[in-house]
Amino acid sequence: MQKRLVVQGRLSDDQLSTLSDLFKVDVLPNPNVLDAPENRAVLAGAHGIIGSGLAITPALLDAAPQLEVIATISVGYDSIPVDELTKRGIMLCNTPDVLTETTADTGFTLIMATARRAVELAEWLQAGKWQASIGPAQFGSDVHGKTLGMVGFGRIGQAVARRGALGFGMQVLYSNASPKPALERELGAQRRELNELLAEADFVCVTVPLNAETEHLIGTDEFALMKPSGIFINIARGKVVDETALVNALENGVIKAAGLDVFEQEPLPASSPLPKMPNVVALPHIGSATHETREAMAQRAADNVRLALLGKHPISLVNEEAYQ
Ligand code: 8YV
Repeated sequence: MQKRLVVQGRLSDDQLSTLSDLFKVDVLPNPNVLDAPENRAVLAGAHGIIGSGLAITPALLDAAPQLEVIATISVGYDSIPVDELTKRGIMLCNTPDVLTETTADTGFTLIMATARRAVELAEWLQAGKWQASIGPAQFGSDVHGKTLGMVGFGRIGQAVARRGALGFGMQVLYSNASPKPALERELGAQRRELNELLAEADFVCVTVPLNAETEHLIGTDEFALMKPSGIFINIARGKVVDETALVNALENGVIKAAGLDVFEQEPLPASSPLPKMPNVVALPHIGSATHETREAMAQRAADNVRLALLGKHPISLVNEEAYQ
């Protein structure tokens, strides 16, 4: 019997056709709401699900009793209850590595854009305000030679740090559960407690995964520790930061500026003050969003699900215990 694979989207025709040669592939009728009534019939028979931003609940798992693997087209899996999957023997696969450099590029885009006020001044020019030589009112801050504080020092954090240290001569500080001696040697990076890092860094860049320990890791007290000239960057998950505290810190000059690719609620509600603030560069979660990288992520997820459904070890398996 052919196994059944449910596809939520984002796969190329080639990727779909390769998977269709091996499995009975059903495209989700409603790709936006996983537990929508019209999806129930395909989920009921599914052995595998592939897609991104999958909001998995125990009820949904109950409704898909044959499920063997979920392959998310993302590195993050904060919307998926891993323990619940493991308990049921369902594998969870993600797409690390292939998006590391692209997401680090996004981080550095935000560092540069906030420090040099690139978006604000481009809009100023567009509005016809460039009528004499610019002066201090348009000046920004240097990036090179400054101190970059990485909150989280996994693959993406290290890639941002490498850009800072090797490309911009920055001093790198990092806070992380475990020390990273190889990176300390390579980049001259120094490990700090979070509070020390916040106080010393010119740029604080968050790259930790979202979980129970990191939810609202950065709030009023943490912003208060930063320099008033400090610039805050978040390319991790919005919920790592207390967004109300961030708005207050930006409005009251507690910190200078913020570059944000992620928000507590996505898409960002129109009522959010953040994109309208001149000292904020807000992007619509573009972290990994290049043609090349999204293609590579989809390919990795397709490879993961193919291997898992054929009884082989997937390339990127989150819960090893579920592999039998
Ligand atoms: C997007 C990401 O979440 O991989 C991740 O964890 O944050 C991004 O790549 C992904 O595109 C899902 O929409």
